[in-house]
Amino acid sequence: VLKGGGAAVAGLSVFRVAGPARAFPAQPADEEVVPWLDRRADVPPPAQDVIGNQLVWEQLDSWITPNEKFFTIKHYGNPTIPANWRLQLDGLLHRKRSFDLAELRRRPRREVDFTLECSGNTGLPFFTGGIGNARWAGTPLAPILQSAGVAEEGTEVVFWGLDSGQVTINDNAGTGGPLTITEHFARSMTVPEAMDPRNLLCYQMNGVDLPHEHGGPLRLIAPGWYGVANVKWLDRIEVRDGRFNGRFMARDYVTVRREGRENGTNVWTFTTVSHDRLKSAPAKVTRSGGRYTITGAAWGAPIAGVDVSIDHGPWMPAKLLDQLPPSGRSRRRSQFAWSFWTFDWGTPPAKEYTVTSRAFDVDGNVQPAPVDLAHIDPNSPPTTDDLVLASKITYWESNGQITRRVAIP
Ligand SMILES: Nc1nc2c(c(=O)[nH]1)N[C@H]1C(S)=C(S)[C@@H](COP(=O)(O)O)O[C@H]1N2
Ligand SMILES: [Mo]
Repeated sequence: VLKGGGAAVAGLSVFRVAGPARAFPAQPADEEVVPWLDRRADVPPPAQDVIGNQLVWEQLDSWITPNEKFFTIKHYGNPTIPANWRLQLDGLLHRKRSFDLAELRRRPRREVDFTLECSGNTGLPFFTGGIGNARWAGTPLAPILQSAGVAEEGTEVVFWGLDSGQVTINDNAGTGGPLTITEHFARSMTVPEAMDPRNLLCYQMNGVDLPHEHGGPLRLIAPGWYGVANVKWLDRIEVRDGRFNGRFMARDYVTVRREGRENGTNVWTFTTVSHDRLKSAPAKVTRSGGRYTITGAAWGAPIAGVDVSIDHGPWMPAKLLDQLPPSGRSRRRSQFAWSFWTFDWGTPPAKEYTVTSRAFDVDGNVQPAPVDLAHIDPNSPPTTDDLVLASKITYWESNGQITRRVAIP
């Protein structure tokens, strides 16, 4: 299951961040996991090139996800990093600049506890473990952009990855057929978004050098943004004077919704995946001393509470756990990191059950029911478009409530 250096990393027992790793409640010696009845589907061959490792929810036992258990997504494979790697800053800047890793490491160091989730997570039957929580460290991006001086006409910041792949463009560009080009992985943000003081040029993950599969030597960490915005294998930051419509901004990672208008007609809207959404999931059911407990996670916004429903019955409050243990180190909560919760299920009679959770954020928003039908006109008969839309809506940014099935023996 582990790729390449994973086993070696595990052998070194990487955790210098002892604090967060201990944040899970102490597990009683007799604790057993009661396996879910619903299983993740096998990743089909075409998606195997993209989806690597996935989180195994039933094995969740630490607030920080160890690097070798952290999910991986790679759209164009893992690129080779040239020996003379440097980060280039160019485009609409007063001073073009470049940095090697040592120069970036000498700059001020910041850390953020941030739960990274792929916006495709739980949108597909074979992709339910596209999430993990890490302590990322690096140097803030904003002062670097400021020192380069964004020109007056610069409005968009493009983060370019080293990885590239063959992409077929259907617009025939006058050639009489589809056109195939080599496109680099890239994502952009507006200048004010890029200047957010919390964005990091990240070179460490959970206390060790950023592993290659997670974007080493350098990636963008944009707390609060879905995984796709956190560009790995970063080698160039470019400032442009217009929106950047590369594949991962304008073609992939685009959410399509049908929205009703007042005059009764519908319009289709296309939005680029950007900020995390409020979400939760039951992680596991455990038994200890004859009693059952449901444990789970909630993320995507600062969490105020979580409810649990058994067999789609009444919602019952779960208990939120402290994010960090009283470890002497910092006890601050990260608004960008998941919160764990538990629900004391007691001694339910032996049978099969469903377990559903829903999260609330500090602004009173609630995690939506799984199928977002709000945009579909219930008075018109379902059309092919509705079926297409259902898959589109539930694919990217699927933050609907998650139901698992379990048999209590
Ligand atoms: N250069 C590059 N950056 C990338 C990607 C990629 O394929 N290439 N995938 C993105 C997506 S879609 C996700 S979900 C996250 C996954 O980060 P991880 O592999 O460290 O978990 O990286 C993002 N950054
Ligand atoms: Mo992703």
